Amino acid sequence: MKIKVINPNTTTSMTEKIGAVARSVASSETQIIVCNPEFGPAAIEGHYDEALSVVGVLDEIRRGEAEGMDGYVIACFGDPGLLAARELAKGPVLGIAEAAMHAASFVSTGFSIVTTLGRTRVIAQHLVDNYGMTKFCHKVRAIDLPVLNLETTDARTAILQECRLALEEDCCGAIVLGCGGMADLPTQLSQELGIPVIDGVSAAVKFVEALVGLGLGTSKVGDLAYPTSKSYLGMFR
Ligand code: 5HY
Repeated sequence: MKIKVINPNTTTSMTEKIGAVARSVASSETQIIVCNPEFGPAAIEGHYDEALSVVGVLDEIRRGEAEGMDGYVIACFGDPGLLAARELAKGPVLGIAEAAMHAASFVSTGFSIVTTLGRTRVIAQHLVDNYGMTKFCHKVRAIDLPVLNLETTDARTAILQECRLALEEDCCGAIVLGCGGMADLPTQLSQELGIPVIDGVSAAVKFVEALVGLGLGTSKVGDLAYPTSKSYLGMFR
């Protein structure tokens, strides 16, 4: 099967990291195609960035349908454009926030989320509520460092520290990492903390494999049916 993993921001080093993690968990029969849009924000750190990133995500889905993809992963913790992407796709489309939260709810009765900037916590909280995870998510925490600083040691130390605080204060049984740029951290953190630490890129790849394996694609009845045909002006022509 072919799974397209889309990093909605345009930072290629983060796209490569996300691709490496996706390939490290994918089964040998799965071909992972990783990409980021040719246009859009270098990092998604708020509603404005997220809104601008959606067009790039949809452009990659549209190309993917022409390239015969079996499924998709949207690798940004805001799950930007998820429902619009499902309208365009035949196969399953999963966001890393949705996948990570569901995985955490399978292995714990309560989890905390550790994300980047404080201002993006509200976006994560909206998704927690939208996905019916309110009773599972004990707290959304932030390390207050920009997304593109995740490569620094400070960020890794800050993430470990925030995870420790969650363990001490939130009565949580698992941690969800709230950024695609944290995809390479769960194993090391889980060993240090002794609890499941979940990254959405890995969870989403395995869930898409499972859905495709079950012969399940996006429903084309109702709100996720293909968009009705109409003319589009300007860049969408
Ligand atoms: C992400 N931003 O996963 C989100 C994380 C965040 O560019 N990739 C980004 O902080 O919302």
